[in-house]
Amino acid sequence: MEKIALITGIRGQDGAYLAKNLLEKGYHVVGTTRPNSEAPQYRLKELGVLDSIEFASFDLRDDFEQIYSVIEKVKPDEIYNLAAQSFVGASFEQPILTSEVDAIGVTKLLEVIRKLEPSIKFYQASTSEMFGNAKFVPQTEDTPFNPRSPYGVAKVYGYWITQNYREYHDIFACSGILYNHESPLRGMEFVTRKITSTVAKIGLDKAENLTLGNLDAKRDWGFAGDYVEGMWRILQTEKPDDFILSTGQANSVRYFVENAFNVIGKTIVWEGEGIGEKGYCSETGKILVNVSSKFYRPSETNQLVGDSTKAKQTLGWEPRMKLTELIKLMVDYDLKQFKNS
Ligand code: NAP
Ligand code: G4F
Repeated sequence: MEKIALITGIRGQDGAYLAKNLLEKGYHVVGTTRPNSEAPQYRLKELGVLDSIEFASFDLRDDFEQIYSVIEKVKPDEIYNLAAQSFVGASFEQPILTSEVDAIGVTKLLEVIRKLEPSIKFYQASTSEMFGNAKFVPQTEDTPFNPRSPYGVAKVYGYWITQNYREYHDIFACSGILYNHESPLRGMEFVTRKITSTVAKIGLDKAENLTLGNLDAKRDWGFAGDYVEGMWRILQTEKPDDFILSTGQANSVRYFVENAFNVIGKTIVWEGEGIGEKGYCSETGKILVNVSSKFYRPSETNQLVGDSTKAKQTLGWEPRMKLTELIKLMVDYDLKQFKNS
């Protein structure tokens, strides 16, 4: 019989890629959106899956009863909890909302499973941000958490409550601890898409330059399309468990910028330091990159690099797309998108 998957936050980047992946595997996919959210459906449209999805509606801040009644009607076999206030930067401004959604929201879903149907499998979207100022590099599933943002703190709660429901209520509840994964459908507020969209506009003479925060911040960046396959595999193992999904390689924002400009045939030459640093076009001498304190965070995480050996050995999962390929994919998509706008 056709399996039913419920994806919370289906209109987000991962929701769209996961929906496509599960539809291709023969699932009936139901996705939640927030009742009053005007968020566009463009990601689902772009991946050609909008018409194949059934929609349901709740906000993770809604009452437990409301969420329960929606899930009772959907009757899912698997729930993928991707809904979150997912922007680390915004969590410093909205710590209460972030905790309500990213922490307490997880408990509501687990409680629905416990009370309604304990055989429903549950995937929690955990994150490398839980390691924060990581005590060890690279991180494994055994590395202690040390979060450095309200987002990271809320996600640590989500991780522990998921593990507790697994141990005490015998629910198939798992966390994927995912490192940054990007795509042409990444939100514009995240640094990779901010870079590729602005570089594309500069290439089309629709923008003058790009302004960023910390150029030396490093991230372990992979492709979202590869990571959603890992989410599904996590729920198909014999024993519920937690898994890191990552590439194992960290690169700086500066490296990402240089490679994005290379796609439009420009080379960056850096001069200056800190917020006085600028990136110049090697050919024309024009300023293409500025640094502003506005985009710095109150606190930064240090070397977030994941060791995904356990996922490789147990799930047979490995990331496939290389970072330079991903950067080209994103810049090319943005060039096409902004050409006629
Ligand atoms: P995203 O693009 O920001 O999507 C998040 C989704 O959450 C949106 O579709 C939004 O729904 C929904 N949402 C926000 N607040 C909500 C609320 N109060 N109630 C119900 N839904 C709400 O995020 P993403 O990049 O796809 O990430 C998916 C999940 O993985 C998130 O939990 C994120 O924290 C986690 N994660 C992401 C990464 C990454 O690198 N992408 C890495 C590790 C973990 P609307 O459509 O209604 O606006
Ligand atoms: O792209 P970011 O905003 O992603 P961040 O903070 O790593 O969070 C993303 O990945 C997490 C996985 O570890 C997810 F859990 C989370 O939901 C989200 O998807 O920032 C990346 C880095 C940061 O160090 C930031 O300080 O880029 C640096 N940065 C430098 N200039 C900037 C900018 N970030 C943004 N957003 N905008 C800038 O102008």
